[in-house]
Amino acid sequence: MFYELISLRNYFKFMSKFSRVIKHYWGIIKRVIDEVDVVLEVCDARMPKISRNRKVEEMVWKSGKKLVLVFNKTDLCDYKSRKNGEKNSVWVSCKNRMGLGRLRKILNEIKGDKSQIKIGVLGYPNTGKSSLINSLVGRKKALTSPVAGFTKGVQWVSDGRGLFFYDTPGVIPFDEKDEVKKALIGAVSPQDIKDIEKVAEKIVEMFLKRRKCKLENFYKISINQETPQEILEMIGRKINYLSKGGLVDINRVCVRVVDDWQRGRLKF
Ligand SMILES: Nc1nc2c(ncn2[C@@H]2O[C@H](COP(=O)(O)OP(=O)(O)OP(=O)(O)O)[C@@H](O)[C@H]2O)c(=O)[nH]1
Ligand SMILES: [Mg+2]
Repeated sequence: MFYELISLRNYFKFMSKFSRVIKHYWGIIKRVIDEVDVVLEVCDARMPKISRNRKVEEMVWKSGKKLVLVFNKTDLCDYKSRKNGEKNSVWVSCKNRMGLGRLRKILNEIKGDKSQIKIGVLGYPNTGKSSLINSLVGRKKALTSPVAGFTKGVQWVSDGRGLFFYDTPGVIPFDEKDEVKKALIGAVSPQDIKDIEKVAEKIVEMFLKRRKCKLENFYKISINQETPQEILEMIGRKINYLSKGGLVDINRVCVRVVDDWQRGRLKF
């Protein structure tokens, strides 16, 4: 009973700290939106739906500011078939420097005759916000000048021609139940994922739905009617991730698959 009370107390302590952090994050997002003229929401082109945050979009619309959706990392997917005609959206690859001209054009159109505009860059961690800013302003611009008095961790950088970018450190809070989403976006490393099997299975499922052959070619396996779990076992046997007794070390296989996905080696 005593221990139960202690753990209950810890639980409430944790929850109150957790909700303070969440409130703090939403506070940063609100301040960025208030401060800027336009918001770039950076999403992952491999998962256009799940890497967007509707609450942030709603906040931008309500504020009357302009919103541009940027789907980054198109080099990792078959993005041409996924373009959904969303208004004010741009598909880019910072790595291959694709789509950046179009984005710059949209921003300059918004700027119009004004001498400068402020652009807030928001998005889940690891979607490529800092890379995007670097690509737009030129690699030599360092993202190391925090604005005095502004929220710690938010940085700004100018392109020298009137575009001022606010970089934010991936502050959109995840729901506790969003572990899979967090893992797919790469906001948490494979070693820290609680249910790594669930995430690896989700990755396999996405390939079965969209590009089975890419998974087959990458791991040199041949898939017929197997379930995601069976496919992970096939991969384990192929890459020789076996434990004592010749059984597949499924945990190690899942870590490997998630790592291959997060690092962009395994792509659509
Ligand atoms: N393949 C590929 N990788 C990219 C692209 N853009 C960024 N990355 C990679 O994605 C990872 C995250 O990039 P960052 O620019 O640090 O992402 P971020 O959104 O600023 O991350 P946080 O600041 O942690 O929220 C890095 O490993 C980048 O090299 C891209 O267009 N293609
Ligand atoms: Mg960053």
